[in-house]
Amino acid sequence: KKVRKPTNVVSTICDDRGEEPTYFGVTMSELIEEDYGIGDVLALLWFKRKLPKYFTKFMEMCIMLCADHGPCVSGAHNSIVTSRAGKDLVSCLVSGLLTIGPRFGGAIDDAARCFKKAVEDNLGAAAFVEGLKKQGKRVPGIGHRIKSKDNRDKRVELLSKYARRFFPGTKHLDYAISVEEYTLQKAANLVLNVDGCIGALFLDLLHSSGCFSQREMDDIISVGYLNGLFVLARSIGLIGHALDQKRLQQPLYRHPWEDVLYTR
Ligand code: Q5B
Repeated sequence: KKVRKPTNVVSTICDDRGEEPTYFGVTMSELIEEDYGIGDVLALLWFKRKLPKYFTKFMEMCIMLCADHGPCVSGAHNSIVTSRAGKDLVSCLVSGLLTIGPRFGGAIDDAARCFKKAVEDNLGAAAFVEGLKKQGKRVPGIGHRIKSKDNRDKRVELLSKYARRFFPGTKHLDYAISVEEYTLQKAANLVLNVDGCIGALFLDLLHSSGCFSQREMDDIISVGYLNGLFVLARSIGLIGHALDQKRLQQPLYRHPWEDVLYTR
């Protein structure tokens, strides 16, 4: 009787053993011959299925629109400083990536979790915002350092416009906008930001596309797939900043004394 030795690793997304590697069963040749895009590759490797064009195009739009937001944001600044310290490309990239989190770029999953629960519980915007406030929490996906009521984020506008045109439903976006209407009464910069917009629209995609079971949707949100979109996108910009500094042969960065308050 043959006994199979238990494996140490389980992998369900790809296979490199055959004549050509496959992404969830799709061969490299098919990817090229059938004109798959990055969104289709994400669909296979992250979501383990083929997804409709409007879905994959939306993911590609997120990647394009979040690829960079200038040299002054936390991630780019870290990558620039690291590059100027003479470090290698991977160090520059990861020093930028390590700033992505609950305040900067990494609020997509939490925004999706909060909006999902609020919509499921039929919670009004005021009760939602005040409930988080009572817990001492900020509303993830709301607020921006430079964007405001009178200086809207173009990315939010573009993604929302696309969703309204192509998604079968946008109830989570509608909910997020009702939250924004409430928070804008508190301060002009408490807008729905790009993280919140992607979080809400991804919920809309999951719910209205009919491609996922309830259990799968719950898993995607609780595991936290969505910050991956920002991480993937912003890696493009961070690499750009690191290379830019090297190309420009910029010297070691030292922050000016006059910009520091030395106090006891
Ligand atoms: N307050 C983003 O804050 C920021 C509140 C709030 C309730 C809120 C803040 C925040 C949630 C996390 C989030 C993603 C830190 C942002 C991104 C990518 C980016 C970045 C880029 C790119 C900004 C002043 C007063 C205080 C706060 C209250 C603020 N936010 N209350 N819910 N959400 N948002 N992050 O302006 O009474 O005075 O104590 O944490 O969604 O990261 O371009 O820069 O592409 O790179 O620094 O777009 O909103 O204001 O922290 O001084 O707060 O507002 O409690 O009230 P600020 P703070 P009080 S998109």
